[in-house]
Amino acid sequence: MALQQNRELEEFADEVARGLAIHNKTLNSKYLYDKVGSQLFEQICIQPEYYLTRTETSILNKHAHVIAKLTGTNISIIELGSGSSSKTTILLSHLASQKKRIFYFPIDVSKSILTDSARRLESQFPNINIIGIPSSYNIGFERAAKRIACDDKISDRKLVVFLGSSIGNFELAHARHLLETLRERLDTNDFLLVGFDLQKEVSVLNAAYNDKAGMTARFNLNLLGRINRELGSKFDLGKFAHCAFYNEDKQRIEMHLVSKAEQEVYVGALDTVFAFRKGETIHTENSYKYNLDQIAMLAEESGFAINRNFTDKKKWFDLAFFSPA
Ligand code: AVJ
Repeated sequence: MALQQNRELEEFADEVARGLAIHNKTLNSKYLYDKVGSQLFEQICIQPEYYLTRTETSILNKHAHVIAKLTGTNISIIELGSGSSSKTTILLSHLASQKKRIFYFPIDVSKSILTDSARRLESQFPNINIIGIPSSYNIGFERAAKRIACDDKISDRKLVVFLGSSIGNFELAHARHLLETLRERLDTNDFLLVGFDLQKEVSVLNAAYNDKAGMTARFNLNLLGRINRELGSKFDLGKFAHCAFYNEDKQRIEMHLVSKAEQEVYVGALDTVFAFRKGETIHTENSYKYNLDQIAMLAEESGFAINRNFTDKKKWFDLAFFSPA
């Protein structure tokens, strides 16, 4: 475990070294989710402006029984980026069966949130075996799939869930690649449930990433806090500003940290000083917004067929239920 932690820290250090050295500074959004970041994200999810979680939850509340009917209860569930698992709980309550013990593999990069939610789920669902995997998507999926293949007590039929519009973090080509990779590892009887945030009025999008309580700003700035804590730097969080806006050309929300002044920051673990011009930004996240045609195209290009689209009345969010084509 210690070795793995060292490797993760080294990878983080490498990415910070590379991301801050270049002209258009950038950091991978997956690093937003350390313990503090995951807690702040949970706070974002309950802000009035952040419609995503509320909307996806309402879709699940309305349609989880249909999804359970489509998959049947003889199923193993693998979740990419499970976080607090609160939305998946709705689905699990429809899948938990008296007759057969089912298995749920939540995968998340934040170990603390994984441990907390596994404990909660274990007491809530005595018939479900919870096997949390603290990992990134690919490695985590491999580990879950291997366990399912090796153990006779675990149903081979899989439901992969990827909720919350996390797929929106990826460039289109990367999203396609991720789905293709999943498709290669799934059998024709398996299923994939993906949450997509849909295109909508720009003011609604901008408000969702600029909540009045300032949770998204704290979430974004925490990335610098994490670098301070883990890589021994002295970023002054007061000298950077949160900036998020919808880029209409690219159909994505962009999140940046803007340097409020010309400044230099020393990062101990890298023994490097990084210089920032006033107004220079670090690009910390993209959140792509889809329409139903683009989702259909993405499914087809990656070897899936859309079984059903579950959307809300306003068509703000889509839960797409895919089967291998
Ligand atoms: C967890 C990636 C879906 O893009 O809406 C929320 C992350 N960033 N507010 C999103 C996020 C700023 C969120 N995802």
